[in-house]
Amino acid sequence: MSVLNDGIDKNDVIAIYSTMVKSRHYEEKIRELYLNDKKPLFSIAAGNIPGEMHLSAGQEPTAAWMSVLLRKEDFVYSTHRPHHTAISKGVNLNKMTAEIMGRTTGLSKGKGGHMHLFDPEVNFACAGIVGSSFPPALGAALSFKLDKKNNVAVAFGGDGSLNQGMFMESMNLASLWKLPVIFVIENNDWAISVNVKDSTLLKHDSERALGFNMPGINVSDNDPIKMYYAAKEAVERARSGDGPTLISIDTYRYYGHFEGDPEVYRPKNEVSDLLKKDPIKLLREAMLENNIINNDGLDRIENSSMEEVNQAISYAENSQIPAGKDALEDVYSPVNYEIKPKTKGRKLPMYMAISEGISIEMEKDQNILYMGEDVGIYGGIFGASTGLYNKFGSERVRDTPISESAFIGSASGLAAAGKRPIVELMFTDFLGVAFDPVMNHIAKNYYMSGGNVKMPIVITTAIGGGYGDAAQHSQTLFSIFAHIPGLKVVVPSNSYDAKGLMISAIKDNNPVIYMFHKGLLGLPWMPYPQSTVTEVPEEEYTVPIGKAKIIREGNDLTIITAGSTVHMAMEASERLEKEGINAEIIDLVTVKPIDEKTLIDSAKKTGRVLAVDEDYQSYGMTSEAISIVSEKAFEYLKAPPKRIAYPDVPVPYSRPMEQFTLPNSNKIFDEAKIMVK
Ligand SMILES: Cc1ncc(C[n+]2csc(CCOP(=O)(O)OP(=O)(O)O)c2C)c(N)n1
Ligand SMILES: [Mg+2]
Repeated sequence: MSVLNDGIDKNDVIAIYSTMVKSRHYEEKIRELYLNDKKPLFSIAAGNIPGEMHLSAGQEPTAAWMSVLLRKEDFVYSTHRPHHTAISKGVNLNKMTAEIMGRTTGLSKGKGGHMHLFDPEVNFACAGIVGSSFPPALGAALSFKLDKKNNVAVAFGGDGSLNQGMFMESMNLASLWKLPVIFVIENNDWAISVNVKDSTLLKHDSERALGFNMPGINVSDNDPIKMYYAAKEAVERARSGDGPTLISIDTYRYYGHFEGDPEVYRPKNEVSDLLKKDPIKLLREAMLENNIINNDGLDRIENSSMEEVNQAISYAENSQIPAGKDALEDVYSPVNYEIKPKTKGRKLPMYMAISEGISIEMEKDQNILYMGEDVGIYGGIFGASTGLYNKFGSERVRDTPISESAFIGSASGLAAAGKRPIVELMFTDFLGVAFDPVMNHIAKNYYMSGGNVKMPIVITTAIGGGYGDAAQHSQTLFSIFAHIPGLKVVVPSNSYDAKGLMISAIKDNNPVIYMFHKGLLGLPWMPYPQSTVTEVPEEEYTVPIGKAKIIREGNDLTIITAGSTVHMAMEASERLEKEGINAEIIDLVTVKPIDEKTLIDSAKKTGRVLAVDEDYQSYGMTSEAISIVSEKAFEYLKAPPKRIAYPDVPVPYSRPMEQFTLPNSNKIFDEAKIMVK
C-alpha cells in the first residue's frame, strides 16, 4: 500500500487497522453465537440472537476511516449491514451487543435489534429499509448548517440502494442546499443475489455525482487507506461549508447476504479468491513493511480487540431478558404542556389561525422550521404558512423541490439533531411518494431507539373533497396514518382548535400529523361554512391532543364526527331538534389517540351511536369508533351503531357523483331519524 506514504499519520493508520480488526472479530463472534443457538420461529426462547443477521466481514475499509476523521457530534446513518459502521463510529459495544441479543441493557432495550441500532451518545443510527439512510442524513446536515456548526453527516448505502428514488432526491437536495453530507456507497457487487451489473450500466457508482453537480470519488480495491484519503477530502469539504461528496468504494462481503443464505448466485471461488487480498491482511503487511508497527504491536491490537469483543458478549449474556409486556412501552414520549387562553380574541379564518400558531412558536423557539413546496413567499397553496417567510426568512421557512421523500425524510434527522421541524405534505394524497420516512422512521424511531431518540415533528397536510378535484387530490386518509403506531393524528374543525392544536402539535415530542380540510380553511377562493370561523385568542394557548369535545349535548343519539363532518352534523342536529330528536355531537379533534372515554360515556348516555367521517368506510375511523363503543358500552346500546363514511370507491370528478358519495347533513339527518324512531 504505497498510499501509506502519502502523508497519513502513523497513529491514524494504526487506529484504522485496530478498528478493522475489532469489526472483523466482532462479526466472527456474532456469527458463531448466531449459528450456535438458533431457536425455531415463534418460540419464546429466543436463543442467543433472535432475528436475521447481516454480517459485514470484508467491508471494514468502507467505515474504518470514521474512527479517525469523525467526531462524536457528527451524525452517521447506516444500513441493514451496520456493525462495522457502528464500531467505527464508536457505538457502545456492550450496549450494541446487548441490543443484538435482545436484552434490556441494549441500546434500545431490545426493541430495535441489529438493523435498528441507535446510539444518541455518538449520533449513530441505522435502518432496515434499503436507501432510507439518505434523507435523515440531510436533516442532520441541515441542522448543522442552520446552527453554523461544522459537523458532518454521513449516509451509508449499498450498491442496491442507489437506484432508489430516496437516493436521487437526497443527492439533489444535498447539492442544492450545499449540505455537509458524505454519501458512502458500499459496492460489494451484490444486492442479495442481484449482481451490480444487473442493476446499473455505470462503471462506478460515484459517476452518479455528475448528475447532481457534486464531486464523486471511486475508491478501488477495498483499500482502507485510499478510502481514508477520499473521506478526508470529503470531510474537509463538508466542514468548510463547500457541500456534499459522493464516495463509492469497491468492497465485498465474505458471508452470505444473511446468515443462512444458500449463496447459489455466487461463483464458486469468489470468497476464497477475495480472502487472498483481504484488506486487514494487506494493511498488516504494509504496516510492517513501512515500520509503522511491529509484531508485538500487532499482537497487542489482536488481543485487546478480542478482549473487548468477548467482554461485550459476556456483558450481553449476563443482561436481563425483557418481559413480554415491555413491548407496550416507549411508543409515545410523555407530554406535558397545557396553556389556557387568556383572552377571547377575534374572528379569524382557519388558515390564518394555523399560521398564527406556527408564528408564535417559531418566534419562541429558534429550533422550529417550516419546510415544503411553495411554503415560502407563496405561503403554502392552502395558506398554512401565510406571512412566515417574511417574518423568519428563507432558512427557516424553506421552499423545497418536489422531493417529498427527501424533505419529509429529512425531518427525522433534523429532530434527532435537536430541531423541531414542521413539514408540509401539500395534499395528503401525495403520501404515497413519502410514506417510508413517515411510516418506518418518523413514526417508529422513538420506539426502535427504546425511547432514546425523540421525534418532535409536525406533518401538515390538506385533506378532503367536495370541490371536484377527483381521486388524487380529494382523499382524507385518517386511517392510513392512524393505523401506524407512534403517530398522532389531529384534525381541527374550526379556527380556535386549529391554532391551539397547531401549538400543541409543535410542543409535542411525538410526530403529529396535522390534517386540515381544504373546505374549512376559510380561503378567499374556496367556499367554506361560516361555522369554521371562530374566535381566536391572539396569544399562545393549546388545545389538548387526545381529547374530544362534546360540541352539542343531547340525549337521543351520539354523532361522532371529525373535521368537515362536524359542521354537517351540527346542521343536521338543528333539523333533528325540530323533529324532537336531541343529538349529542362529538368533535373528535384527535383521530389518534382517539378519546375512548368521551365516546363510551356518551354512548352510555344516549344508547345510540352514529359515526360520520369523510374517509373511506372500510377499516376507517368510523369502524374504530364503533368498535370501541360496541366493545365497551354494548349493554347500553338501544340500536345497532351506524356509520356514514366515504364509500369504498375512488373520489369521482363530476359534481353529482362526488356529492352522491360525500357525507352531508341530509344523510346524517335521515340516518339519525331511522335510528331514533
Ligand atoms: C426498500 C427495500 N427493498 C428491499 C429490501 C430487502 N433487501 C434487504 S437488503 C437488500 C439488498 C441490499 O443490497 P445493497 O444495498 O447492495 O446492500 P448489501 O446487502 O449488499 O449490504 C434487499 C433487497 C429492503 N430491506 N428495503
Ligand atoms: Mg450490495
